[in-house]
Amino acid sequence: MTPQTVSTTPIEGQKPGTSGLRKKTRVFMRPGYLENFVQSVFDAIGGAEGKTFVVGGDGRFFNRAAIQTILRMAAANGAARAIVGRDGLLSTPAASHLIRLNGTDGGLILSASHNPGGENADFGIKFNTPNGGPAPEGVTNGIFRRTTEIDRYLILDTDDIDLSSPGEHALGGMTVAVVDPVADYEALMETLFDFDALRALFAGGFTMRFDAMHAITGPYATAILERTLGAPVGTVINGTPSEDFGGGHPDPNPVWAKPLMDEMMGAEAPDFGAASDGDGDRNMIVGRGTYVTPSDSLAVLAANAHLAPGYADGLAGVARSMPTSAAADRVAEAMGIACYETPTGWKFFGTLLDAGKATLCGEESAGTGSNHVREKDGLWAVLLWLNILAKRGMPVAEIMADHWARYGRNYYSRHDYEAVPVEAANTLMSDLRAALPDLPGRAFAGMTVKKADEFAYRDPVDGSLSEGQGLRLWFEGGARGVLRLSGTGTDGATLRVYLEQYAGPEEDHGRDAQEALAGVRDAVAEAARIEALLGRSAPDVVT
Ligand code: VG1
Ligand code: CO
Repeated sequence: MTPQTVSTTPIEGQKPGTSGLRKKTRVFMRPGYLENFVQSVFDAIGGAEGKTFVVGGDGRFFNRAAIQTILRMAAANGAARAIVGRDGLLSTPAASHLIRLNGTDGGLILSASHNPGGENADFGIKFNTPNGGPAPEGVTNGIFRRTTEIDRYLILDTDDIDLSSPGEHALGGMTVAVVDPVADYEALMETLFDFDALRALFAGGFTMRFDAMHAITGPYATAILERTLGAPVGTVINGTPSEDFGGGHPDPNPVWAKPLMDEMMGAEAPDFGAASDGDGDRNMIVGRGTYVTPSDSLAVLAANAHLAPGYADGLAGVARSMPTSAAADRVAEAMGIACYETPTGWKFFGTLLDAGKATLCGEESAGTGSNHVREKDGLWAVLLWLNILAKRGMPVAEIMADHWARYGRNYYSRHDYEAVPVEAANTLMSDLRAALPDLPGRAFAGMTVKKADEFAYRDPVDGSLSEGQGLRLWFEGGARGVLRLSGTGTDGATLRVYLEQYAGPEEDHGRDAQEALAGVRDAVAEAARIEALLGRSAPDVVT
């Protein structure tokens, strides 16, 4: 079988600095578009000759066709082996694990994560490096450069490979190994958590609802929670991945996972609720009558991780993205371990994890993870919570109250202004950036700015510098507001406003979060002139 060389022209590719390519599905379906990106990846990493790659995705529309194309191209580029999840399915954390477990040369993960799926929605692809993590900026910039100059790609002209059952197939000179997407991941979880304690928890009548949001975690959660740990059938809902996620938005937050929230706040609520996103790397945690913010979840996990066997020796350090609240910092300080503050995006945790500087990492957007893989991991976070609940024997609400009584509470919320005109969003950011030096001492909506800056990050391991990572305003009285533009949206621009208000150990922890944050919300809106510049008086999504 001789590889065909197809001539092509450059594509409008990945934005420099982002860890993958996300576009409308129809863009990916244009002839040669996906092919250009995949060839650019192979070219940018010095070719695919003799290499092994993991390939899998979250099952959204176009997943199957894209995987067949990638396999034909990997074979045509001389790859030795491709490890593919059955039916082309792999959650992002499971793909990260397979990349590491098999000592491969990296992987191609197909997903647009929490973005909706379907022919009229979003698709995405990203390359992960041999450490299992999203490619760092040096690599993504190389891929981007290649997409702007590419003139040919290589592909085989063959029939589709049957991916419906585990086994090996030959594709040209390459071996395609189809694997069970869950087995190795489940084995890893069993090394980290006390499965006997979790079995005893469910056997004792503990009740739980896991909303897989019609996305990739369904098969993983069903296998682990219901089959291995004995949770009753029906614990996992929306557990069969569908190509358009049941028409929903697979983002595990109180807005998009509203049915689960309603159940958890209702009279018949189970003990514990959780949800996961399109590709399985995010998690939402909710107790009976108690929503746990992702920032608080990271702090609680850090304070209690030693209760799980995988973390019994303690933590080397914790890391959080800059917009994430400082709740984890207080835990790290009390434990006498380092706390790193990184730009948004999981790739920045990779160097810290590889260097053994951090054990747990988290983002306010519902991503939590550890050094067991190099991606955030939704189901892992749920299992760690279960392990903690099993050992402490108290409800989520009590764990939170206890935590806040010790460390204080960081009231927290994110307000998103979606699909705003790109120009208006850029003007808002550049106006505020220009005004930063004059803000300290000035009052907005009755709150005085203490300090203001633009976040830049010097990686403590590889020394690389990432600038322009968000505008920060600290106010007198323990409040902070952060503004940044989303790098993952596909319609216009999305302005994210992150709000935080600290209440010390002796203060009131029982307030409504939005009410506790009203002061800083109004101050940020006034300082950034949100209504005047965006023409919006309220955000589209509040999480
Ligand atoms: C968002 C989140 C960020 C997360 C990223 C990828 O990015 O805010 O915390 O790392 O999505 O998550 P942005 O640029 O839109 O704010 V996922 O679940 O897509 O892998
Ligand atoms: Co995701």
